[in-house]
Amino acid sequence: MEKILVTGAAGGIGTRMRKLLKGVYPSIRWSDIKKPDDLTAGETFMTCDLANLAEVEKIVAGVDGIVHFGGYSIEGPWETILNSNIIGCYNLFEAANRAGVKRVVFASSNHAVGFYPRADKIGVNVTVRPDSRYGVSKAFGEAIGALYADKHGLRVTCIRIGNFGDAPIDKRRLSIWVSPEDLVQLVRIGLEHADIRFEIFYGASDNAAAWWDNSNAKRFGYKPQGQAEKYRDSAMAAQAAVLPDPIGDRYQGGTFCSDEYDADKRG
Ligand code: 15L
Repeated sequence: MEKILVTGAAGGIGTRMRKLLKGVYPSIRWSDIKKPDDLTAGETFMTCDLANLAEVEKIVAGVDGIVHFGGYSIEGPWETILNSNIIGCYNLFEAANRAGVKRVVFASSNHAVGFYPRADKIGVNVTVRPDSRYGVSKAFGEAIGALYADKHGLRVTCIRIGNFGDAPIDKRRLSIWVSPEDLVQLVRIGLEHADIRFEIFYGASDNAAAWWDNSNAKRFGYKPQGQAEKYRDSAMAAQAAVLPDPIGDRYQGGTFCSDEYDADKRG
Protein backbone atom coordinates (compact mmCIF):
# COMPACT_ATOMS: atom_id res chain seq x y z
CA MET A 1 0.00 0.00 0.00
CA GLU A 2 1.57 3.23 -1.20
CA LYS A 3 -1.29 5.71 -1.17
CA ILE A 4 -3.90 5.64 1.58
CA LEU A 5 -7.04 7.67 2.19
CA VAL A 6 -8.32 7.96 5.75
CA THR A 7 -11.78 9.45 6.27
CA GLY A 8 -12.96 10.91 9.58
CA ALA A 9 -9.71 12.82 10.14
CA ALA A 10 -11.31 15.31 12.54
CA GLY A 11 -13.03 12.69 14.74
CA GLY A 12 -11.75 11.23 18.00
CA ILE A 13 -10.21 8.14 16.42
CA GLY A 14 -9.04 9.98 13.28
CA THR A 15 -7.26 12.66 15.30
CA ARG A 16 -5.28 10.02 17.16
CA MET A 17 -4.64 7.99 14.00
CA ARG A 18 -3.12 11.04 12.33
CA LYS A 19 -0.27 10.78 14.82
CA LEU A 20 0.00 6.97 14.91
CA LEU A 21 -0.08 6.37 11.14
CA LYS A 22 2.42 9.12 10.37
CA GLY A 23 5.26 7.65 8.33
CA VAL A 24 3.66 4.17 8.15
CA TYR A 25 2.60 4.61 4.49
CA PRO A 26 4.42 6.75 1.90
CA SER A 27 1.35 8.90 1.17
CA ILE A 28 -1.70 9.46 3.38
CA ARG A 29 -4.62 11.67 2.33
CA TRP A 30 -6.86 12.71 5.22
CA SER A 31 -10.47 13.74 4.76
CA ASP A 32 -13.46 14.93 6.77
CA ILE A 33 -16.48 17.16 6.37
CA LYS A 34 -14.58 19.85 8.27
CA LYS A 35 -10.88 20.58 8.44
CA PRO A 36 -9.25 19.39 11.70
CA ASP A 37 -8.20 22.34 13.91
CA ASP A 38 -4.76 20.86 14.52
CA LEU A 39 -3.87 20.00 10.90
CA THR A 40 -0.12 20.35 10.37
CA ALA A 41 1.68 21.64 7.26
CA GLY A 42 2.92 18.16 6.30
CA GLU A 43 -0.55 16.59 6.23
CA THR A 44 -2.55 16.29 3.01
CA PHE A 45 -6.23 17.05 3.58
CA MET A 46 -9.37 17.19 1.43
CA THR A 47 -12.80 18.29 2.64
CA CYS A 48 -15.61 15.88 1.71
CA ASP A 49 -19.27 15.42 2.49
CA LEU A 50 -19.69 11.64 2.32
CA ALA A 51 -23.32 12.05 1.25
CA ASN A 52 -22.12 13.64 -2.01
CA LEU A 53 -20.89 10.95 -4.45
CA ALA A 54 -19.04 13.45 -6.67
CA GLU A 55 -17.04 14.68 -3.66
CA VAL A 56 -16.32 11.11 -2.55
CA GLU A 57 -15.06 10.28 -6.05
CA LYS A 58 -12.53 13.11 -5.73
CA ILE A 59 -11.07 11.92 -2.42
CA VAL A 60 -10.72 8.26 -3.49
CA ALA A 61 -9.01 9.06 -6.80
CA GLY A 62 -5.56 7.48 -7.06
CA VAL A 63 -5.42 5.69 -3.70
CA ASP A 64 -4.60 1.99 -3.13
CA GLY A 65 -6.40 1.61 0.18
CA ILE A 66 -9.01 3.38 2.29
CA VAL A 67 -9.57 3.41 6.03
CA HIS A 68 -13.15 4.57 6.54
CA PHE A 69 -13.50 6.12 10.00
CA GLY A 70 -15.83 8.81 8.62
CA GLY A 71 -19.52 9.18 9.36
CA TYR A 72 -21.64 9.84 12.44
CA SER A 73 -20.18 8.02 15.44
CA ILE A 74 -23.08 7.81 17.89
CA GLU A 75 -26.87 7.38 17.84
CA GLY A 76 -28.63 10.19 16.02
CA PRO A 77 -31.79 11.16 14.16
CA TRP A 78 -32.63 9.00 11.14
CA GLU A 79 -31.83 11.76 8.62
CA THR A 80 -28.34 12.14 10.08
CA ILE A 81 -27.64 8.40 10.13
CA LEU A 82 -29.11 8.00 6.64
CA ASN A 83 -26.94 10.70 5.07
CA SER A 84 -23.66 10.19 6.93
CA ASN A 85 -23.60 6.44 7.46
CA ILE A 86 -25.90 4.77 4.94
CA ILE A 87 -25.64 6.97 1.83
CA GLY A 88 -22.10 7.96 2.89
CA CYS A 89 -21.01 4.34 3.20
CA TYR A 90 -22.60 3.35 -0.11
CA ASN A 91 -20.82 6.29 -1.79
CA LEU A 92 -17.51 5.27 -0.26
CA PHE A 93 -17.67 1.66 -1.51
CA GLU A 94 -19.14 2.60 -4.89
CA ALA A 95 -16.51 5.29 -5.52
CA ALA A 96 -13.75 2.95 -4.31
CA ASN A 97 -14.87 0.28 -6.75
CA ARG A 98 -15.15 2.68 -9.69
CA ALA A 99 -11.66 4.04 -8.93
CA GLY A 100 -10.05 0.58 -8.74
CA VAL A 101 -9.10 0.89 -5.05
CA LYS A 102 -7.75 -2.44 -3.78
CA ARG A 103 -8.69 -2.43 -0.10
CA VAL A 104 -11.13 -0.86 2.34
CA VAL A 105 -10.95 -1.06 6.11
CA PHE A 106 -14.36 -0.14 7.51
CA ALA A 107 -14.80 1.13 11.06
CA SER A 108 -17.81 -0.91 12.13
CA SER A 109 -18.93 -0.90 15.75
CA ASN A 110 -19.85 -3.14 18.64
CA HIS A 111 -23.30 -1.56 18.30
CA ALA A 112 -23.96 -3.73 15.22
CA VAL A 113 -24.28 -6.58 17.75
CA GLY A 114 -25.19 -4.56 20.85
CA PHE A 115 -28.32 -6.52 21.75
CA TYR A 116 -26.39 -9.69 22.59
CA PRO A 117 -26.58 -10.26 26.35
CA ARG A 118 -23.41 -9.67 28.32
CA ALA A 119 -23.69 -13.30 29.45
CA ASP A 120 -22.96 -14.44 25.86
CA LYS A 121 -19.54 -14.72 24.26
CA ILE A 122 -19.91 -14.08 20.54
CA GLY A 123 -17.67 -14.53 17.54
CA VAL A 124 -17.88 -12.86 14.14
CA ASN A 125 -20.34 -15.33 12.63
CA VAL A 126 -23.37 -14.33 14.68
CA THR A 127 -26.45 -12.66 13.21
CA VAL A 128 -26.26 -8.89 13.64
CA ARG A 129 -28.39 -7.53 16.53
CA PRO A 130 -28.08 -3.73 16.25
CA ASP A 131 -28.98 -1.67 19.30
CA SER A 132 -29.69 1.67 17.56
CA ARG A 133 -30.13 3.34 14.17
CA TYR A 134 -26.37 3.88 14.41
CA GLY A 135 -25.86 0.13 14.95
CA VAL A 136 -28.08 -0.61 11.94
CA SER A 137 -25.88 1.68 9.83
CA LYS A 138 -22.79 -0.27 10.92
CA ALA A 139 -24.48 -3.58 10.04
CA PHE A 140 -25.29 -1.98 6.66
CA GLY A 141 -21.64 -1.02 6.22
CA GLU A 142 -20.56 -4.60 6.90
CA ALA A 143 -23.15 -5.91 4.42
CA ILE A 144 -22.20 -3.50 1.64
CA GLY A 145 -18.53 -4.30 2.33
CA ALA A 146 -19.33 -8.00 1.81
CA LEU A 147 -21.17 -7.19 -1.44
CA TYR A 148 -18.25 -5.24 -2.92
CA ALA A 149 -15.81 -7.93 -1.77
CA ASP A 150 -17.78 -10.88 -3.14
CA LYS A 151 -19.05 -9.24 -6.33
CA HIS A 152 -16.21 -6.87 -7.24
CA GLY A 153 -13.12 -8.31 -5.54
CA LEU A 154 -12.46 -5.37 -3.23
CA ARG A 155 -10.56 -6.62 -0.17
CA VAL A 156 -12.61 -5.54 2.81
CA THR A 157 -11.99 -5.67 6.54
CA CYS A 158 -14.68 -4.58 8.99
CA ILE A 159 -13.50 -3.79 12.50
CA ARG A 160 -16.27 -3.84 15.11
CA ILE A 161 -14.66 -1.25 17.32
CA GLY A 162 -15.40 -1.49 21.02
CA ASN A 163 -14.39 1.60 22.99
CA PHE A 164 -11.29 3.40 21.78
CA GLY A 165 -9.11 5.30 24.24
CA ASP A 166 -6.10 5.30 26.51
CA ALA A 167 -7.90 3.30 29.20
CA PRO A 168 -11.28 1.65 29.85
CA ILE A 169 -13.54 4.25 31.45
CA ASP A 170 -16.16 2.10 33.22
CA LYS A 171 -17.21 -1.53 33.87
CA ARG A 172 -18.65 -2.07 30.38
CA ARG A 173 -15.51 -0.76 28.75
CA LEU A 174 -13.39 -3.33 30.69
CA SER A 175 -14.95 -5.85 28.27
CA ILE A 176 -14.74 -3.84 25.03
CA TRP A 177 -11.78 -1.47 25.33
CA VAL A 178 -9.27 -1.12 22.47
CA SER A 179 -6.02 0.79 22.83
CA PRO A 180 -5.01 3.13 19.98
CA GLU A 181 -1.95 0.99 19.24
CA ASP A 182 -4.00 -2.22 19.03
CA LEU A 183 -6.45 -0.55 16.65
CA VAL A 184 -3.51 0.48 14.45
CA GLN A 185 -2.42 -3.18 14.37
CA LEU A 186 -5.89 -4.24 13.15
CA VAL A 187 -6.02 -1.48 10.53
CA ARG A 188 -2.62 -2.51 9.22
CA ILE A 189 -3.69 -6.16 8.95
CA GLY A 190 -6.67 -5.00 6.89
CA LEU A 191 -4.50 -2.90 4.60
CA GLU A 192 -1.56 -5.25 4.27
CA HIS A 193 -2.28 -8.93 4.94
CA ALA A 194 -2.09 -10.94 1.71
CA ASP A 195 -4.99 -13.27 2.58
CA ILE A 196 -7.69 -10.68 3.32
CA ARG A 197 -10.82 -11.00 1.15
CA PHE A 198 -13.71 -10.15 3.46
CA GLU A 199 -13.13 -10.33 7.19
CA ILE A 200 -14.74 -9.08 10.38
CA PHE A 201 -12.58 -8.44 13.45
CA TYR A 202 -13.45 -7.15 16.88
CA GLY A 203 -11.66 -3.91 17.69
CA ALA A 204 -10.71 -4.97 21.19
CA SER A 205 -7.52 -5.29 23.21
CA ASP A 206 -6.54 -8.34 25.28
CA ASN A 207 -9.39 -7.93 27.77
CA ALA A 208 -9.90 -10.68 30.37
CA ALA A 209 -13.59 -9.70 30.70
CA ALA A 210 -14.15 -9.82 26.91
CA TRP A 211 -17.58 -10.70 25.48
CA TRP A 212 -16.07 -11.41 22.09
CA ASP A 213 -14.09 -14.26 20.62
CA ASN A 214 -11.51 -12.45 18.48
CA SER A 215 -9.80 -15.55 17.14
CA ASN A 216 -10.50 -14.44 13.56
CA ALA A 217 -8.24 -11.40 14.03
CA LYS A 218 -5.61 -13.56 15.74
CA ARG A 219 -5.68 -15.91 12.74
CA PHE A 220 -4.29 -12.97 10.75
CA GLY A 221 -1.53 -12.32 13.27
CA TYR A 222 -3.23 -9.84 15.63
CA LYS A 223 -1.35 -9.71 18.94
CA PRO A 224 -3.14 -7.22 21.20
CA GLN A 225 -0.90 -5.55 23.77
CA GLY A 226 -3.45 -3.59 25.80
CA GLN A 227 -4.99 -5.28 28.87
CA ALA A 228 -8.10 -3.70 30.34
CA GLU A 229 -7.60 -5.43 33.69
CA LYS A 230 -4.66 -3.15 34.44
CA TYR A 231 -7.20 -0.33 34.74
CA ARG A 232 -9.90 -2.22 36.68
CA ASP A 233 -9.66 -0.07 39.82
CA SER A 234 -10.06 3.26 38.02
CA ALA A 235 -12.80 1.88 35.75
CA MET A 236 -14.79 0.52 38.71
CA ALA A 237 -14.31 3.75 40.64
CA ALA A 238 -15.82 5.64 37.70
CA GLN A 239 -18.62 3.06 37.48
CA ALA A 240 -19.58 3.73 41.11
CA ALA A 241 -20.77 7.20 40.07
CA VAL A 242 -23.09 5.80 37.37
CA LEU A 243 -26.75 4.98 38.13
CA PRO A 244 -27.91 1.37 37.50
CA ASP A 245 -29.49 0.85 34.06
CA PRO A 246 -31.51 -2.43 34.13
CA ILE A 247 -31.66 -2.80 30.33
CA GLY A 248 -28.31 -1.25 29.45
CA ASP A 249 -26.54 -3.33 32.08
CA ARG A 250 -27.98 -6.55 30.65
CA TYR A 251 -26.81 -6.08 27.06
CA GLN A 252 -23.41 -5.53 25.48
CA GLY A 253 -24.40 -2.21 23.86
CA GLY A 254 -25.14 -0.57 27.23
CA THR A 255 -27.00 2.75 27.04
CA PHE A 256 -27.42 2.36 23.27
CA CYS A 257 -29.82 -0.50 24.20
CA SER A 258 -31.73 1.29 26.96
CA ASP A 259 -32.05 4.55 25.00
CA GLU A 260 -35.61 4.69 23.54
CA TYR A 261 -36.22 1.13 24.84
CA ASP A 262 -39.89 0.24 25.21
CA ALA A 263 -40.04 -3.41 24.15
CA ASP A 264 -42.11 -4.23 27.25
CA LYS A 265 -45.05 -2.11 26.10
CA ARG A 266 -46.65 -5.03 24.20
CA GLY A 267 -46.81 -7.12 27.35
C1 15L B 1 -19.15 3.48 19.41
O1 15L B 1 -19.37 2.88 18.37
C2 15L B 1 -19.10 4.94 19.44
O2 15L B 1 -18.56 5.49 18.26
C3 15L B 1 -18.34 5.47 20.64
O3 15L B 1 -18.65 6.84 20.79
C4 15L B 1 -18.69 4.71 21.92
O4 15L B 1 -20.04 4.95 22.26
C5 15L B 1 -18.46 3.24 21.72
O5 15L B 1 -19.14 2.77 20.58
C6 15L B 1 -18.88 2.40 22.93
O6 15L B 1 -19.69 1.49 22.78
O7 15L B 1 -18.38 2.65 24.02
